[in-house]
Amino acid sequence: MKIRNAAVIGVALGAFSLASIADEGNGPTASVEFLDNHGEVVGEGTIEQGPVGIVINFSIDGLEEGWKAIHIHSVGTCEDHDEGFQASGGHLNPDDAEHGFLNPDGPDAGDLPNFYVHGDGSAMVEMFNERASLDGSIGGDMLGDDGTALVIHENPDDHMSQPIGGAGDRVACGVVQGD
Ligand SMILES: [Cu+2]
Ligand SMILES: [Zn+2]
Repeated sequence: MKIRNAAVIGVALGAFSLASIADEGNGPTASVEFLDNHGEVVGEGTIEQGPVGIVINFSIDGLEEGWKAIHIHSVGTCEDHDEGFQASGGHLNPDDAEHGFLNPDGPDAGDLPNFYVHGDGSAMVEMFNERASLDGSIGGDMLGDDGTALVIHENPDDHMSQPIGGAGDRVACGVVQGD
């Protein structure tokens, strides 16, 4: 039990130092507020554009324990929280690629790694994506056209199955809002 608590504190301290490192860039930035299927706020995050891609940082509090998929979806709306966030559409995919990091014909621009929600419902995560940008200069344009949303699924992504890696229901959603 003591070891487990120490590990949780270590993860928390790590996230604070990452947040202070992450403010140094000059590219466009965006923010995200995650809603669950009840419309309750369960997390927040930032997106910062660098020279070759975007750094995504977010924290979650209040999801079920386990591995979760997260993707960039192609419509910037999370209003239909009680209908499973279907209005956020499919993955951001301007090149019409197949889904999945392990797919020979993938990945699409919206694909991201999985992350783990701890037993207390929390997670702190950093990710990098070289196939999307906030100003359209790299890959998929996250703030153009219909905008985009970051969508979290109940299960992990197998990085192969079409169209979303077998990740199951959409349990949280955050509209990407330019700063
Ligand atoms: Cu998804
Ligand atoms: Zn995908």
